Amino acid sequence: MTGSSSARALVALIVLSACGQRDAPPSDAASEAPPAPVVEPVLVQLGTGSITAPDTIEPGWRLVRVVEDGAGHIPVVFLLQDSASTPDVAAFLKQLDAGVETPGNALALGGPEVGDSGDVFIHFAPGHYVLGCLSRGDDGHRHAVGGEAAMIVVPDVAPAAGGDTPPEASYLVRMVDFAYMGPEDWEAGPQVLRVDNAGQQDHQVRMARLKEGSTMRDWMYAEHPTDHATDIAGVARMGTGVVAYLPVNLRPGEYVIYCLVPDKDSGKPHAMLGMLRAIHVN
Ligand SMILES: [Cu+2]
Repeated sequence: MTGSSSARALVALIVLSACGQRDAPPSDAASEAPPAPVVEPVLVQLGTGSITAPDTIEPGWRLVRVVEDGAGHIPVVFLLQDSASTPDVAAFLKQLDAGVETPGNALALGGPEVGDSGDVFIHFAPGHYVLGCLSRGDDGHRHAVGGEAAMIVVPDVAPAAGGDTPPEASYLVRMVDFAYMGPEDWEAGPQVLRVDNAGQQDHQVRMARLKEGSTMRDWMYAEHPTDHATDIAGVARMGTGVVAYLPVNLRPGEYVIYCLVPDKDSGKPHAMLGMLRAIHVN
């Protein structure tokens, strides 16, 4: 296993994650659909060049449910830390489009990373948020600047019903620069992962289920990683100190969690720096 073969495999992974992984067979998606939410979800519809989301939501822990058109979107919620009473969303989107990192005046809070429909619990304090798609189109621009961004205002009022406590977590997935910590043996069935970022860079969790007879090493070094594993769920990028909860419904088997956020210094995906972990589901 040489450095160049692992680099090639990860390049293949990134290409696939950008364009191919949403073609997973529907049977797989259906059998591992997230469990029912416990609070009223914040519904978001995302299509090519369009987004529908509420203008205003009550604060607290909210289930963000994104329904997509299958065109490879990566919706992420950003808290704008701008002190202005009406933040400059256009300027934020321009910065987001120009760089690989979250702009300095914003904090990434995650979003559903994998699949045509996904659920993630996110905490909304009063403030201004932008929900935008980070995928880049053929023109090199992020979808967020092509109509796939919405501002959500969270007023300083009482939390939504059920929103003052986070969901009960089954397992902790702690992210650091550059590794995952927490238990490696999980039980099958509906589970809720508490994902937190104790690192200095943004991180994400992508969870892939290894195919029968494939190992994590087969997947890591494969020319075509999807021959060896299918992405089933994930949380998009989250900034330092952010906590999110990801509902999953797992079958017994072997899984991998990994991060493709690019390193600030080298530009390499974090997975290449060691940010991947084997998970066994009993
Ligand atoms: Cu990472």
